[in-house]
Amino acid sequence: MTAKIIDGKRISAEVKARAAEEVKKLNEMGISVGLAVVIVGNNPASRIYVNNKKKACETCGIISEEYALPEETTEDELLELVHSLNNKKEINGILVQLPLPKQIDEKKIIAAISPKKDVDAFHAINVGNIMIGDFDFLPCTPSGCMELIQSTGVSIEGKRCVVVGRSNIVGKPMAMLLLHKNGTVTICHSKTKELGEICRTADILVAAVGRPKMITGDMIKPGAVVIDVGMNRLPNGKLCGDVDFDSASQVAGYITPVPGGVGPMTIATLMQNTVTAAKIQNM
Ligand code: NAP
Ligand code: LUD
Repeated sequence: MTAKIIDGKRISAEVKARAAEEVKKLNEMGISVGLAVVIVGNNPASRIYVNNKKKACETCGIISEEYALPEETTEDELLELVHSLNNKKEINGILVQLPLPKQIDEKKIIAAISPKKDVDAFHAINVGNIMIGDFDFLPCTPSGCMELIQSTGVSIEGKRCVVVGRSNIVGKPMAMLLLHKNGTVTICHSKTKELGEICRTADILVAAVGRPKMITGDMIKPGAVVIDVGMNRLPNGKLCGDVDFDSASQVAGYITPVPGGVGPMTIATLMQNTVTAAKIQNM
């Protein structure tokens, strides 16, 4: 193996420690910091992620309130909960864990969250603010990926960046953040031709596809920074990224592991965003 491992666990602990210090300062000013975490149904992966988020809140001194609703919750019931959380003073951030059951329109729910409490940065107002480069919150996963890239010391400016995946929650905002840092950015998706060739041009490669091990060593430029957002559970129960770690780590310069890479950074950024939300609402 030649690649250096980017340690998301360690870096996320640093980010959380900084958030904890800020929470302490706010508490000393008489301001508490509160996050509402809403989970609907019984998706086992969502349960793990939500538990990790609640644990991180404890670490940072953020008060977390969990709202666990049954699978058969209606859209109106969830909208009503969101409205009540929008109006609840002690709650600074609202996170509705996705995916939602099929009877609920995710777009409607995201649109109902007050943009000032939208710690995921999924609301159109926040997405638009990110697009024009003038924002309060950054979306948790892309922002976590940026921290991981910055931790390598490799500068983004002028580099060829390739993002595989164009979802609203990862691929698209990720591409925008790389662009803000003056990367030359290419976005690939399911209709992209010659994916391997394009990936091989990348100095910085971000994979957010949801297909286990699809990015193999032969698709990677020697020395590249490889960020694996994928979170796939194999039939044997093991977690696996979108990057084939064994072959990719022979070629890359830096690589994130799964688990212990991007996942913990998503949660650490959420803590940062919740602190920011408390500041915006109190000052
Ligand atoms: P998504 O909404 O399903 O989007 C997947 C994207 O990959 C789509 O843009 C799709 O293209 C593209 N794609 C699918 N097959 C492809 C192929 N063969 N070649 C090239 N592109 C292809 O997924 P997501 O929400 O962005 O999540 C992606 C992965 O990241 C999942 O494994 C998810 O669990 C994980 N994730 C992890 C974190 C974390 O914190 N670590 C956070 C969020 C997501 P089209 O647009 O053309 O369909
Ligand atoms: N919805 C997210 N849905 C899914 N990995 C996460 C995630 C932690 N509204 C909303 O939290 O930001 C979100 N906001 N997302 N995700 C994925 C996405 C959402 C994914 C992984 C982890 C959050 C995480 O803790 C651990 C790791 O990579 O080390 C492993 C966890 C395990 O399964 O053991």
